[in-house]
Amino acid sequence: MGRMAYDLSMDSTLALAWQGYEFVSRRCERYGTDVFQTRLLLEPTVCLRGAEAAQVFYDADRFQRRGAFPMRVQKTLLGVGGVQGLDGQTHRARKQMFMDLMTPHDIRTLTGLVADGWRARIIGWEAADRIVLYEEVGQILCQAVSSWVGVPVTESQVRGRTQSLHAMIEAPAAVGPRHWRGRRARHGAEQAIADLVDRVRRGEHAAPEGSALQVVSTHREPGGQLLGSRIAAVELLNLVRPTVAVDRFIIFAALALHQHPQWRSRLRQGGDRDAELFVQEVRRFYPFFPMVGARVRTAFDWQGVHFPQGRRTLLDLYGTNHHPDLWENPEIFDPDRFTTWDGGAYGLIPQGGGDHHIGHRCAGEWITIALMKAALAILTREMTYDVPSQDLRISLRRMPTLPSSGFVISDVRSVP
Ligand code: HEM
Ligand code: MYR
Repeated sequence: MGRMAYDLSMDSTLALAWQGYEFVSRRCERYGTDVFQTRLLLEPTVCLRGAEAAQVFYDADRFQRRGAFPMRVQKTLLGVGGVQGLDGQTHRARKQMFMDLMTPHDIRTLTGLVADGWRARIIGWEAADRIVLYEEVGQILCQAVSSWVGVPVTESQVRGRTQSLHAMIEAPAAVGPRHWRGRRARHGAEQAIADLVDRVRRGEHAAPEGSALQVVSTHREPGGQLLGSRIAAVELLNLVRPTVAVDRFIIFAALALHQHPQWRSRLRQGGDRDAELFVQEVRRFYPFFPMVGARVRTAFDWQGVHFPQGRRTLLDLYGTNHHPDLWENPEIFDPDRFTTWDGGAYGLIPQGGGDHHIGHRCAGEWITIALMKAALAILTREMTYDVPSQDLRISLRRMPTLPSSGFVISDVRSVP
């Protein structure tokens, strides 16, 4: 390291679309560096990977989020005006609103709703020839988080709401119909939730005591004002949408159980420690959120490289989770590697790095881990199933990705 490599192609947007999760790492390996500059979406862009780079990227004196996210990402995945694009005190205060909802008690409540919903569905699965686990788990999560947040969904609406949330998740890097489905889904969902927030504020709808709907509807900005109802809707969607997105990690966990059957028996008998090792390795190993973006706030030099003010910068999350200097045999799935892990805030970063309260690290990381553990407990102890022959390949070009088949299981039986 210590020098900036330049990717000399005119613009690498097509290469990013083509190489997906491997775009940054391939260039890092080619140039022998963890920092290089390229052009993406016609703009000079610095790409970073690795734990040291992550530490710099999460230094709020050096980087800001204002102006960092392309419109196509805001109009689909994130929404406009939400916590992800805020900086400084405004960010800190808004983030606290989220973190206040992440108490162990709140997380247990959500996990309990998911486990109950899962058990209720096993009965139907026993009667079916086969099911696509991705579709089922998405609906279980959607139903549970909707009632947890205080925006409940009826039985007949669950499928549609889950599809709409999946559309937002799948749209940001897509072109054509897959992208536009996400824009329409967000527009409709924001409008419906903003109306609900307005009704709560007018006293026409009672938000459950302590629910996110109540917290967000009554939250006051540092200046004392309420959030605009559209922004309140964006923030409520920032709880519901990513909780449904945990279905992808649960599918990857089910795939890992299938491909490493010794871990199925270990988890069936083992305690929380084994589940923790397994969940961390699933989050490290499988491709999910590829990279996050920011802009240089004040110019600085790092590793002999100059970062001018305003420069768009991307941190490669997937590449850091697979960095050969950080992880021995990174391409081997081995939960036991976490028995000696240092727990650092910048090496394992599937949901961002740094500090949850101060920085932009994912507010829902603890929920994610708890839901994955709950799913694993049910998959290994409360049901048996077969995994028929199917296409389980994971495309590294599609972002976000999933095993092609969505993970089909058959002959489901509940374990009494
Ligand atoms: C932020 C990933 C689940 C709520 C983030 C970030 C990533 C991420 C990469 C951005 C970090 C950054 O900007 O530096 C994921 C993945 C999940 C997941 C892969 C698995 C499905 C959740 C859940 C929730 C949640 C379950 C809430 C219930 C948030 C919020 C932010 C965030 C509110 C914005 C934080 C901020 O800007 O300060 N997540 N997340 N996420 N996530 Fe998650
Ligand atoms: C969430 O819903 O917030 C969590 C999971 C969504 C993953 C979507 C991955 C998007 C791929 C491209 C995004 C580029 C962001 C700069």
